[in-house]
Amino acid sequence: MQLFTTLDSPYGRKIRVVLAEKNLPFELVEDAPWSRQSRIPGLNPLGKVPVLVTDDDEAFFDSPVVAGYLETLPSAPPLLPASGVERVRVRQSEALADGILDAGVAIFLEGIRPAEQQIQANITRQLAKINSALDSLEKRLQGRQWLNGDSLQLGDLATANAIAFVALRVPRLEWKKDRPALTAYAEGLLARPSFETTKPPER
Ligand SMILES: N[C@@H](CCC(=O)N[C@@H](CS)C(=O)NCC(=O)O)C(=O)O
Repeated sequence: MQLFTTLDSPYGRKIRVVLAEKNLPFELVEDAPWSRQSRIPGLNPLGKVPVLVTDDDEAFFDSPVVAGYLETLPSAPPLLPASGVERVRVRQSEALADGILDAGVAIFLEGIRPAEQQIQANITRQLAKINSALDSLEKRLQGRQWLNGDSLQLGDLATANAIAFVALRVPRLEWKKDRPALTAYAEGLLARPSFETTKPPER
C-alpha cells in the first residue's frame, strides 16, 4: 500500500506513527496537494493529504478513516477496541487530538499571512480551544498512564502527535505550563521510535 502525504503534514504524521507502531510495510509517496502535478486531487476530491491507497487500488482519505482502515489489517498491536462504546471513546480521544491540530494549523496559517491581514481574534479563539482541550487532557490523565483503557491506543498516538505539532508550530502556547501529567505523558510518547522517525524536516 502507498501513503500519499507531505513530510510536514501533521495528519500524515499521525498515520505514519500508526504504521510504525504496527510495523506495517508501505510506500511513502511525497505529494504536496497544492503543486500543479499533484496526484492528490485524483485520489481525494477534497485535495488533502494524507491519502492511503490499498494494494487493491482503493483510496482512503481523512486520517481517522485511514487509521480505521489500518486497524482492519492483520497487525499488532490493536490500537482500537474491536467494537462497542469503548471504541467510540478512543475515537473521541482521537477527535479531541485532531481538533487541537485543526486549531493549531489555523493559528499557523494565520501567522504566515502578512501582518496587516492577520485576524487576531481568530488566533485568540483558536488558542482558547487548544488550551481548553489541553486542560481537559491534564484532568483526564490524573493517575492514568493512557487516555483510554490500560494500553496504548490510537487516541494516545493522536494526542502526542497534536502536542508535537503545537509545540513546534505554536510555541507561544506554552503547552507544558501547569500541566505536569500531560507533560510527562506526552514526553514519554514522543520518545517512542514511531515519533522519533517521523519528525518533520527542519526548515
Ligand atoms: N481532516 C483531515 C485534514 C487533512 C488536511 O487538512 N491536510 C492538509 C495538510 S496538513 C492538506 O492537505 N491541505 C491542503 C488543502 O487544504 O488544500 C485529516 O485528518 O486527514
